[in-house]
Amino acid sequence: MDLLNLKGKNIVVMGVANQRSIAWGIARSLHDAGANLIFTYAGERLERNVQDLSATLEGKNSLIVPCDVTSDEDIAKCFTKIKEEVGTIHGVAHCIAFANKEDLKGDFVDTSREGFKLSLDISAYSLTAVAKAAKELMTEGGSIVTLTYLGGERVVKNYNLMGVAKAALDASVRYLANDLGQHNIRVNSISAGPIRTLSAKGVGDFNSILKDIEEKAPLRRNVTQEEVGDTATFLFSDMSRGITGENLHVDSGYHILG
Ligand code: NDP
Ligand code: KAL
Repeated sequence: MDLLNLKGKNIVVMGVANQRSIAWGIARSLHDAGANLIFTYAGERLERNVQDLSATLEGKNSLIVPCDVTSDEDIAKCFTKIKEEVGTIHGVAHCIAFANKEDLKGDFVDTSREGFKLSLDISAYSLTAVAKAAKELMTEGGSIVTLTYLGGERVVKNYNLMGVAKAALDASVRYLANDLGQHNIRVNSISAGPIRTLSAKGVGDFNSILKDIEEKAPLRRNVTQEEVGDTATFLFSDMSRGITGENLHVDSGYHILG
């Protein structure tokens, strides 16, 4: 029996920067489950990365579409292109966040208006803009999954502005879940433990954060892109059909600690 029911389902994966990206972990897991993937990327410099990575997946070539989420025009063009090529979609993995480097150190109180606007636009508002465009293509129902971090629930050193952006993203998940449930579209998030990716590079003291998890988290180890990918696959699958507006922590249990 095929409990996942993902074979041939069209899932849009946004935010593959390189092979370390959480989005790439999600893509591989969904591919193993038989889904048909559509990739979106922001910077032109990353187009080649996404092409090369998607070519490593067996089967037919994936559709790859540009989408800078700060542009309404880009989002509209992107989902129009996807509609032309595949018609109906069944899921979107939103794996996108950004804050200026200077807003990820020192005191949160020093955050600039422009830095705040940019980070909240890319990291939080984009989920709503994407959900609205995706809804039109989810004619058979669907599942939207985004990625969040513990720093949106409590104060985590250096996460600063991104913590406020994730809090807005977390609330957006609940309001979107309430709006879209009547169309059989579910909206959930995964709160991932720290994973060494391009975004994580050069921000904070990442090694000591990883070490702290190894010492204190219930599972006494860090999590991987594969583990987050498999949880996303669960959230896209029929196995999670009764779950919406939820945040699943894939963090070795670290979030339960006081
Ligand atoms: P990556 O650096 O691999 O991915 C971040 C992605 O965001 C990149 O693909 C980047 O594309 C994209 N992005 C940034 N700005 C835009 C934009 N304007 N339009 C479209 N895409 C954009 O890092 P991760 O895999 O770590 O990050 C994915 C998600 O996981 C983020 O939401 C992050 O907050 C979350 N997360 C990460 C954790 C970790 O420890 N790594 C822990 C918990 C959550 P480009 O470079 O082309 O702009
Ligand atoms: C407490 C933690 C330590 C790190 C602190 C802040 C991390 C913020 C994540 C944010 C998305 C990073 C950036 O926006 C980096 C950006 O300023 C510079 N990098 C880039 O532009 C690269 C090239 C592109 C690919 O990156 C993006 N984002 O576009 C948090 C750790 C423990 C967990 C993490 C890393 C959480 C998270 O949300 O990523």
